Amino acid sequence: MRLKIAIQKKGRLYEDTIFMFKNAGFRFTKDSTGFIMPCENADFDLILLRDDDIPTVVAQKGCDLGIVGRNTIHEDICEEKYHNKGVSSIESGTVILQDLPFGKCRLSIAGGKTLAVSNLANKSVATSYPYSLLHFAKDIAGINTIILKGSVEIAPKLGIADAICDLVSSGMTLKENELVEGETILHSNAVLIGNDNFDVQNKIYKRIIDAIAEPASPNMKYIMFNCEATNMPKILDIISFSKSPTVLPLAQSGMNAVHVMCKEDDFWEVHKKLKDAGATSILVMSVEKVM
Ligand code: PRT
Ligand code: ZN
Repeated sequence: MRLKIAIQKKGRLYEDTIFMFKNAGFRFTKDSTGFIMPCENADFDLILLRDDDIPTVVAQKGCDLGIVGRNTIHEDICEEKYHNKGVSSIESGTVILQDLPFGKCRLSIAGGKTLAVSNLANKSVATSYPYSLLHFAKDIAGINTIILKGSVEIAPKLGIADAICDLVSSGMTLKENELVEGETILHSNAVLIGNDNFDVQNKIYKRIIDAIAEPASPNMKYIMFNCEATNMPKILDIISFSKSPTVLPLAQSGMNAVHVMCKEDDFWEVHKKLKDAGATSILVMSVEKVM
């Protein structure tokens, strides 16, 4: 049976999610509805949804897995705790299976001057994350939350809030609106979620997780070159980042061939040092996969 993975249809997580899957070697087509992207070379489909709906769809088993910001899951959990007096039923509906290396941001308090949550007593705070705010500030009296779906940062200028509680990544939006970041409520990143009885031994799931962990293009170069055996100490020093480079004697006496893997970012510096140390016939190849 094909796995269904819910991802954001458009927005900040879409590009990075698609990049992650494609970089892991998966290929996709779009169906005519634009809501499903079947994977051509593995047994799963991407289902395109609003990010806010993904936890519910996964919890209700409409999809097996989903990708959302940790902040979305956190808000849902805080909402459930609020309504159920500390007992969250969402926690029993979905589980976070894996952190993903994108969508990094933080949920912070911001105001005209540096603000700690403890200073928010009897203040108005504009936010799209009311339950995360209330959960964090549960001991602070009289916080008046103004719920806005977007453009939260404009609320203090409009005079409808003393402070905001919003996602921050570069900090540019706060700066543009003359707001100062205060206390951070939550550090967030994209996460892979599953429903709580998802079988983590599932073969397709394991293949996806392995492929994501070992992307198809790991940004490595494979370098092969020749050098005089007497230069080996200098050469080995330059490539000391490699635990065990391959060194082979050549037919021509006193000459060696060396094979080594090098990070793409370091390649030009290493290449120059090797040339200066007498490396010749330098052959460079891109690495497709490191298993
Ligand atoms: O349409 P849909 O409901 O699916 O999308 P959405 O509009 O609700 O979400 P979207 O695409 O804005 O964000 C999706 C997810 O991206 C969020 O839930 C976070 O997990 C993650 N993410 C990472 C961010 C940011 N960084 C971020 N900076 N989401 C929003 N922002 C906003 C923030 O609200 C503020 O307006 O960007 C602005 C601040 O950015 P900086 O760089 O100026 O600090
Ligand atoms: Zn949303």
